[in-house]
Amino acid sequence: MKFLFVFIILSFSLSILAAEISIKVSGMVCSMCAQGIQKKFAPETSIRELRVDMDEKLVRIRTYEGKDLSDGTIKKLIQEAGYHVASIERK
Ligand SMILES: [Cu+2]
Repeated sequence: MKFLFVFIILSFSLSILAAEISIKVSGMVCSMCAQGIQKKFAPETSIRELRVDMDEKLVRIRTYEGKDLSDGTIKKLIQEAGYHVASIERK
């Protein structure tokens, strides 16, 4: 019973946090690639901030509090933009 209570509190506090997602993308080489990816993610209303780090080949996304973007959605959008997801890291 106590465990369940702690679990509920924990899931609640996690759900109000914003997600910070770092996506390693292969195939990205120039600023046109970055623009294409930004355009592809633009309709996603859960995204507060999206930055493309071309040196690191990373797309960094910060969502709004309580919002998330699933790995499946991320992979789909990156692929539709013409690139490939190498890895996804969340914190
Ligand atoms: Cu390019």
